Amino acid sequence: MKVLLFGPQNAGKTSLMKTTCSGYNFMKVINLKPTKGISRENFIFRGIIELNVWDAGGQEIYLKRYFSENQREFVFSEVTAAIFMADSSVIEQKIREIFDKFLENIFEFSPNLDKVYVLLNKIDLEDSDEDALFELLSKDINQEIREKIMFTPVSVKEGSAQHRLIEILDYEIQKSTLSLQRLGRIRHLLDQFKLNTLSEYLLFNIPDGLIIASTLGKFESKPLEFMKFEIGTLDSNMYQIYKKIMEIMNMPNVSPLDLSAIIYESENSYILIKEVQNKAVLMAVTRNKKQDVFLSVIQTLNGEKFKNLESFFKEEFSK
Ligand SMILES: Nc1nc2c(ncn2[C@@H]2O[C@H](COP(=O)(O)OP(=O)(O)OP(=O)(O)O)[C@@H](O)[C@H]2O)c(=O)[nH]1
Ligand SMILES: [Mg+2]
Repeated sequence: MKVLLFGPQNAGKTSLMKTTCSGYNFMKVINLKPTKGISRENFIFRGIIELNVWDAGGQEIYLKRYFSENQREFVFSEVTAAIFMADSSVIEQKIREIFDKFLENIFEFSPNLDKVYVLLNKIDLEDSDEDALFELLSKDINQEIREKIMFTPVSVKEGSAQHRLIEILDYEIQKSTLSLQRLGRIRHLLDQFKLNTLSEYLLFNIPDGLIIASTLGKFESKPLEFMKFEIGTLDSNMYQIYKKIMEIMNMPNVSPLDLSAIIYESENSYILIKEVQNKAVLMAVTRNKKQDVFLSVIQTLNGEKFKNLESFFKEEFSK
């Protein structure tokens, strides 16, 4: 699924992409260099769809190229989600000109688009004027086109831009049969986990930290502060200690310890967390702390059903 991030230089496009899809926090994007030409990156969003994000550097020389006869089609065709981003503290006629050319090309080469999203970014800045930017970009636009454009004031710094992007992508997923099929299969696998274990299961996507599915039905969680959901970053000394213990116990064939499972404990529950193929994280929450419940979850996480979930992620996204 091609996602086109377009707009004038310094708007925050790369910051938005990095903080939403790669788990960067805002501090990490403060010193980003201008993007040279188009940077294309693939991400798996919410564990069910491959995004091919085209982040188009917005400096004049590049814009000129995108709009040129021999690049127009390449840049603007086959777009599934079109996003135009601008800096709300820069109100210049030039921005409108870029926007007009963008609209013209996007509707020419991706005529099936039913929406174009405009993000008026950096509203956290003292001198931002999103109303003026909205005015500049929306006045005198052809009615038919105007109905397809959705404006949203946002801030990458404060997180609202990322929330908006997630909303946009979720909306696009709803229209993708493949995504819905994958989601159906994942839900089915989770329901299988649940059988006879008196526990609930939740599955999270590692790169963006978003929930993929759960046995609790509709479960919304905030994105995890735009952090990757990785558990392998625990103390690496663990392996050294484990190896030593195995030596002392005379069990020299240590299988490599991958820090891929954790157990938490509360007064009423065990919470078991296990990584799936470096792509997702499965979380099990027991309904009580009885021994057999704990054991059944442990068995499930080490059995056939877990292998099925692993195969799903291995096969679906290996192409
Ligand atoms: N205050 C504030 N700064 C932001 C926000 N979003 C991005 N920035 C900053 O704006 C600068 C430019 O961000 P980039 O993401 O590189 O902008 P870009 O649109 O990719 O720029 P080009 O690649 O040149 O087209 C960076 O220093 C960001 O930290 C925001 O919401 N608020
Ligand atoms: Mg950039």
